[in-house]
Amino acid sequence: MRLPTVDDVERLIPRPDDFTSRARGTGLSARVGIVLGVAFGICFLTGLWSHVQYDPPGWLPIGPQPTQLYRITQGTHVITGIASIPLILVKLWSVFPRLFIRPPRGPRALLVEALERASIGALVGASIFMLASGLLNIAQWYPWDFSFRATHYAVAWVAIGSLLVHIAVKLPVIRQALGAPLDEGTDDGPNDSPDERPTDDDLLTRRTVLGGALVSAGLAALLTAGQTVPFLRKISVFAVRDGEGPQGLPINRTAKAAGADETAMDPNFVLELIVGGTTMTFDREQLAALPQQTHRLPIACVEGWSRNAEWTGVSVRDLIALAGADPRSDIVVRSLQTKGAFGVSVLPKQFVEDPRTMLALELNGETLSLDHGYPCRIIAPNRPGVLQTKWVQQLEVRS
Ligand SMILES: Nc1nc2c(c(=O)[nH]1)N[C@H]1C(S)=C(S)[C@@H](COP(=O)(O)O)O[C@H]1N2
Ligand SMILES: [Mo]
Repeated sequence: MRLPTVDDVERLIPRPDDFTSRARGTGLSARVGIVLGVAFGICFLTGLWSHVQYDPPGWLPIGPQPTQLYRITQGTHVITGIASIPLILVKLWSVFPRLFIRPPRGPRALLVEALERASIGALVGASIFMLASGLLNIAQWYPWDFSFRATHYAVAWVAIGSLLVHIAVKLPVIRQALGAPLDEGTDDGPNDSPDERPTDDDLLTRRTVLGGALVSAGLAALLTAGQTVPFLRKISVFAVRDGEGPQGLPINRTAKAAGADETAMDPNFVLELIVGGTTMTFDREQLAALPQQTHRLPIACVEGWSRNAEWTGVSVRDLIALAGADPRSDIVVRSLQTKGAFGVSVLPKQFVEDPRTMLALELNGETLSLDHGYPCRIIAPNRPGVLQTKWVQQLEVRS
């Protein structure tokens, strides 16, 4: 018995010609690629926006107006991300045989090929990571140890950077492919002769694959959009939060999961308001005895779901005025939460100044339920849901 040689092994690896589906081709790759590129671009920009809304930099003090802005940008982010999944699958299928093109001879050609493959590897890896991590985050399943936000943000730059390199490198091929109708040309196999005509079957399959990719992307978008767009809610089977929950609003994290259930129900609960060196306290009855206001404001979760609701409570700027604080101050909001993230948030002054920003006591005309933040929670216009802190225990005004 002899050991297998390199040639023996090489014969086992398929060649691009072994993939016979005539539906593949640059015409399909380029067209699916354009739609995917647009979806990625929108997803990237809305993702960047979410990143700065979450933690507005000093030079861009994003405020409470427009009230529904984050709802729209974050809804769009998740919809375009989900629509990209069928598109990327078709795109990868379409170019898959090219993976098996044999390396060219000569060090220079080899180097160029290696660089191109590395950039495509980065693009494919980063894209799959973005879609998979986003999807798992929506499902609230965190099988990783790293910070979702920091990593999803960092890899987004790798994805968009390698996408731009990829487009630049492929521009001549893309131009040529788009210049010709989908029906024309061949399947881009290395042995195609230019005069090889596609058969009727080829045309059918090419159009079917392209149409199928677009229809699945459209369906994915439509079936997700209901979590943002009220009239699509009934068909929103992909939406993670179905819009149901106590008091007509989904619940993100329960009081029990946050380790706040017992303290929140404690009859001796008091809210602490710290201004300068002094602390004022209010029990729930005292809060309810203060002038109340009602506004229709959204909860807009980073996971893409959002919902408007009627909130009633005490205006934060009126409340801190009782302690003589300037409404142009940031406020540190601390909750009763003992487990997990998001127990503390900072309310920047542009939100404190808006009279609609409130410490809510009621939701849709009823006392706030425990899981929606009883005894009281922050509700401010145009804030990422994750910063609408529930079970508030302390407000500390920063001078
Ligand atoms: N203390 C605290 N507040 C919180 C959270 C949390 O985990 N802890 N989750 C936030 C998130 S991510 C969202 S989307 C909203 C959802 O509010 P709801 O559960 O009342 O719908 O609450 C926010 N407030
Ligand atoms: Mo959220």
